[in-house]
Amino acid sequence: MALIEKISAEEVLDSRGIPTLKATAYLQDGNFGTASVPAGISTGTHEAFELRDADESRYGGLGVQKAIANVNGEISKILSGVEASDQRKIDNALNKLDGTGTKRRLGANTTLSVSLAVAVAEAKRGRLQLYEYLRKNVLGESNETYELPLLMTNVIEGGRHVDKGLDFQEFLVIPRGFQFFSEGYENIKKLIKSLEELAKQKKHDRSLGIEGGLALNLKSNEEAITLIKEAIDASGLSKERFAIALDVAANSVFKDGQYHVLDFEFPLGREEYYKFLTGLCKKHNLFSVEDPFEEDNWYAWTDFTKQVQSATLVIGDDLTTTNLARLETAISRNSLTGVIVKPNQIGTLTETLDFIKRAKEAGLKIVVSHRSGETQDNFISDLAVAVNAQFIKIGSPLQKERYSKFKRLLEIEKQLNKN
Ligand code: 2PG
Ligand code: MG
Repeated sequence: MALIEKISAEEVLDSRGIPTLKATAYLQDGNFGTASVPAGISTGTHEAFELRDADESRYGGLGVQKAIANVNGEISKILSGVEASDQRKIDNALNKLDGTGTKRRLGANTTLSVSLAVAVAEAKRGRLQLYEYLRKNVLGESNETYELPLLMTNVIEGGRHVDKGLDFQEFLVIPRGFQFFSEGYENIKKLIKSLEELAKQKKHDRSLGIEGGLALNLKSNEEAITLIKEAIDASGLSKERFAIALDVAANSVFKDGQYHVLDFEFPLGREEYYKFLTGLCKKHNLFSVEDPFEEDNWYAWTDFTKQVQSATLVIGDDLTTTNLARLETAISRNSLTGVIVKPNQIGTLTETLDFIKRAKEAGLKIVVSHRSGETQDNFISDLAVAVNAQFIKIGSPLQKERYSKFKRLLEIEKQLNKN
């Protein structure tokens, strides 16, 4: 047992050079834990509120000095003297202090940094690995079988993650059927190399997207899928070992009631777009499609899921935003078969875990995910292992903020194999 002494926060820069918070929770017994929080670009409107300074003279208004003042001031004050192992009590106190239901006053970035830092401190105090602490102490589960998630690796980027290029946001590859996570990792690296060489050979204009995937100037989204298939062939690796997935992030292709995709010269109506997407799933045997439709089009999601679910997972991100109420609607409408989990969409650890628990109960697949703006914090790697998530989406290992998460998973695998 240890009480919180104080919480403090400072401003650090994320992978995009934009400020974010790094919080430290100090316990009275001398232990402490830190956590830095990520931020998205293609954010859903139902995400909890992210507090930025809106002071144009610093980082174009994106500073987080106000959030830091909230941590160092009122949050530290109300949490000082609270038992650090009572994560729910801490998160409830943060929500109560905020008082808005959407973290509009304190900021979800603010509350999450504190919530995670306390968990990290408490795991350290108990000399437990973070994934063990989350499983045993926070979730209160006794199951000691930890499974490493499958990688969902973004190899080609588009949408709001690139200056110009494709309109689907992510073209992902899932290495599967390998005995160890480390083998999957090694093989995804091989595939990325093969893809880069192929793009070079074909003289495609190329740069890197915000998550380290290739940003290519191709004629259509389908061409990106075909290119990945060719890269798999060229790598000499077995086709069976790689599945292909998409994050359409459809909020960004949907404008004025129509869908704008490079594959067609004219904007598509709902029926045509629906046919196009279901056609891609079938033709390319897509493993999963994230955010196929815009965030409030429940009807289209349900229809799409009904059509493709026997072969393709339908994954909600902007639809569900790690929000329990949105998840309940999605479950009752059969709108999806998997969910993205991003702790910063909701702003506390316990709300994130409650969301995961409910999604699992409903038989949905869990994809723990990074954001486009990341730090080297690797909390989500432990989170994925703690909840036995089937997948983790952490971008390309070519970027150090993403690599830290791969590295942590490799480390966890070694520990588990030793035991
Ligand atoms: C997504 C994420 C992460 P962002 O849409 O899944 O890849 O992007 O963080 O910009 O919302
Ligand atoms: Mg997404």
